[in-house]
Amino acid sequence: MRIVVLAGGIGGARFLRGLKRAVPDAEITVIGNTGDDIHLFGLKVCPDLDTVMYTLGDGINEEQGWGRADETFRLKEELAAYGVGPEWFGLGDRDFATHIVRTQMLGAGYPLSAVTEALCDRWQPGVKLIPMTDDRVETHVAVDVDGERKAVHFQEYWVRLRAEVPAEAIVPVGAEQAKPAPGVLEAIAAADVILFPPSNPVVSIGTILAVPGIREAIAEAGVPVVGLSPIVGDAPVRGMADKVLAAVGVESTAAAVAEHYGSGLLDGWLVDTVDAGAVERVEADGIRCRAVPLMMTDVDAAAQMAREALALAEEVR
Ligand code: GDP
Ligand code: FO1
Ligand code: CA
Repeated sequence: MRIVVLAGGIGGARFLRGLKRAVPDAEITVIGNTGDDIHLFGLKVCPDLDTVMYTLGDGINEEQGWGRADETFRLKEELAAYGVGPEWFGLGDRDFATHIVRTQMLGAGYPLSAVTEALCDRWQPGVKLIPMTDDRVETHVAVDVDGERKAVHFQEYWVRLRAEVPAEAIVPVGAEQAKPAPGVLEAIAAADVILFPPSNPVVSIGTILAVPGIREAIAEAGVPVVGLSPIVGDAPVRGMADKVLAAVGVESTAAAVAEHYGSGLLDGWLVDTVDAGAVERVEADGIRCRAVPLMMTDVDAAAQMAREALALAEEVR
């Protein structure tokens, strides 16, 4: 079975770990969000690609959900001693090596997709991980700081400002001009099923869908498209999905997120059992919906969610 998954960071990565356990023989292609990417200290950092790579390659800091296990921050301290920041972004020593290798290869002329493949040679994530695009896309957030409107990088909004200032708009800068990376449209066209894990619907999956051609390819693939809600009990399980959903005019409910994707894209939608009341509303929109446990407390729980998603895909096929 060929499965295509659109993924952000933590939510996508943890779901993928479950999917691999549920269907060990499946050929899984992951289309990763690169809108969170940021240049720091002259290096290119790709948080969502790295979160997927480290999680599936057993190198992740499990509690944090991002960055390397067994990490130290000597380099960051030395940079700070030179007054070189930003200090608000925690790049660890082990993690730095990934960004150095990536930046070196990009400088030598390799596209991000080829670089990602090379990095995955080390981590062996057991999936084919492709960035959504080789072109530069950066998610910016229009915020209101003391009555003044300005645009900041998504990482600055989330990590430095902790999403505590009102977000008024989300702009995936560069997306309109971006092309899907090699292999993205091919994987979608060859897929037996397409899954949206419980990733952020705006700044993870929304950004991937903003690359011209990807949304259209999914809608026209003619195979089941099934998503899992990142919103449980009217709130994100973690992160700032509620804030960025508000910025695009969508309420933080499992049903509203399904409607946001729409029946033109989604065939099936899983909500958590606490949101069973949403099933009727989602189905009224023409999207088959089931309520099942959606908390990824461990890999087995994520695997069971993956089985439920694939079962729903068979129902709508
Ligand atoms: P990020 O890039 O690290 O923010 O990760 P993603 O975009 O892939 O996923 C973020 C989303 O995952 C958030 O909106 C969370 O609500 C959701 N999430 C995290 N853990 C869980 C979980 O155990 N269950 C569900 N249903 N959603 C989760
Ligand atoms: N998230 C934080 O909240 N604080 C950090 O200092 C931080 C550093 C960091 C370094 C590398 C990396 O790959 C991810 C990192 N993250 C950090 C996570 C990341 O910024 C976000 O969780 C995602 O991009 C949100 O979608
Ligand atoms: Ca992310």
